[in-house]
Amino acid sequence: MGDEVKVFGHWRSPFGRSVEAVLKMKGVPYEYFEEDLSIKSPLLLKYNPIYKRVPVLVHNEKPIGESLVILQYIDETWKDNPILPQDPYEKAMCLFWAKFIHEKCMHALWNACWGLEDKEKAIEESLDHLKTLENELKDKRFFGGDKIGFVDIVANFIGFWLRALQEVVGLELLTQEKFPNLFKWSDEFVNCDIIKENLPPRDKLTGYYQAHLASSSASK
Ligand SMILES: N[C@@H](CCC(=O)N[C@@H](CS)C(=O)NCC(=O)O)C(=O)O
Repeated sequence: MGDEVKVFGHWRSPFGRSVEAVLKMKGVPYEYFEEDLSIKSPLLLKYNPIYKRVPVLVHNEKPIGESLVILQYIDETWKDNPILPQDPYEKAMCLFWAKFIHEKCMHALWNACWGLEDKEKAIEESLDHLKTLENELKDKRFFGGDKIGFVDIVANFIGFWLRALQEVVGLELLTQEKFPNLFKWSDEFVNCDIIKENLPPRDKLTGYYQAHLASSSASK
């Protein structure tokens, strides 16, 4: 019997898109279920009762939540085109940077763009974190070296979503002048075929952000 693979996602979720990108890189066919995050489906609640979030991967009826866990599972289950190194230390370092991107960078960048908490502090933190990534990337083409790896996939928000979002909210966080390595990386990243064909339409995304910005300004 073949593998049955399902992905529950949402069109503008970078986490969900990262899972889809890796399945595509590995040539794993899957069925996609678009979730309405305002009315979560009974299936999503069944498969991810703890976090109730997308993405969820369901492999032969076994559900897995949290994109970092899912990406590792995919890499260990389907061995073609590995995204994590074999060496335990190198692998640990990839997981370290992935956690840094999810927990530190994305949190600060999101707060800076939407001004949810202390906006000025979030902008300062975002610039610090981007500097850290700039120094980690150095002159490598990708975080994974010559080819896209785990950290690149996890950093997809910085590669694509951030540039659209900062334009809508009028911030200059990731710019060529401030972070030339990271800026070049983001251009290369979004232009890789599998990544490119797996991104949300930019107009739709900026349209959503513009509407969200207008409604949050109106309610202030
Ligand atoms: N740490 C999670 C984050 C997932 C996440 O935040 N998903 C969002 C969509 S981008 C979601 O499901 N939001 C609905 C909610 O939190 O109720 C991961 O890496 O999978």
